[in-house]
Amino acid sequence: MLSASDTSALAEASASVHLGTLDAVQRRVLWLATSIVHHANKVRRTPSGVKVGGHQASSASIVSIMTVLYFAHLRGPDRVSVKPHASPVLHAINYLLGRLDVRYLTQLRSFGGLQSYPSRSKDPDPVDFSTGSVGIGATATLWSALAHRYVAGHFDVPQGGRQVALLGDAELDEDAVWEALVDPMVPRLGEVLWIVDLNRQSLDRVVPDIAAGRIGAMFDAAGWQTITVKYGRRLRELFARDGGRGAARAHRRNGKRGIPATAAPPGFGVAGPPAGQRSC
Ligand SMILES: Cc1ncc(C[n+]2csc(CCOP(=O)(O)OP(=O)(O)O)c2C)c(N)n1
Ligand SMILES: [Mg+2]
Repeated sequence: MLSASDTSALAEASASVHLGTLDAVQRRVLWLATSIVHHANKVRRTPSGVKVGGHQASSASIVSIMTVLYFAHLRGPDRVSVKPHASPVLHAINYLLGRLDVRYLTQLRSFGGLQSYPSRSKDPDPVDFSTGSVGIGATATLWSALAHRYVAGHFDVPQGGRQVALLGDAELDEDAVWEALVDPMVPRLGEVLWIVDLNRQSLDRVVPDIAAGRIGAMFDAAGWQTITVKYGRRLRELFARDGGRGAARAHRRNGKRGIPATAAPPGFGVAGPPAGQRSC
């Protein structure tokens, strides 16, 4: 449950967000992220001719989430762990925020350029967590929260912020994630928020099952507060109209056929320990 102060802070933040402006920004972010990968593969000359790679669809599925997060919600002390395949989105956002020189936008996966996956030590722009090894980026937010609590308990340091992890759904295949979650201290870390991008896309396969319910139940069992965000406001309004039930059924059928992630109904889960237990 959200505490009264959390709820009013959320309402205040939502009221000040102009959705039309965010939509314009997210289109720019999507264009830039797609272009960063395109440049690496089709425009930049590679003497060997070997494919460079990059993940445009995996970036596209999280553009809206990252745009809202970075342009409407994050505050100075907050830290974000970005899923490996969304590195072009992070760099596009850093460029728009004036934290990345334009020359790097054509340098994904080149020597001295932007790294394949977010890297604190090798990327030229600010990266809060290195996430190249899947699963590590998620649990890093837990260790970061715990470390900050320890330091804040012993020394006079500035107050820490939220620790946000943006995960790919296939990252939940990593046992390390679940090992970390069952630690009894973890559900008390109210400053931690995980957002799972349920795009049903893994490295080399379509995840066969829409596992939102099962995954949500596993987080619930570990003591987390879980919110599943599947349909947007406009679709929910459509489903509520006369004949809307048929539209909802058709929508679900399409989802089950395994259509590509970018064309699938936008679906992602949000999980976080109980709010109101912030104790930083
Ligand atoms: C420990 C480890 N194992 C395997 C990989 C290779 N790998 C990179 S991303 C990824 C999973 C991609 O799927 P998902 O997390 O759902 O991200 P999406 O592409 O949907 O954004 C894997 C297995 C890795 N980077 N690290
Ligand atoms: Mg995925």
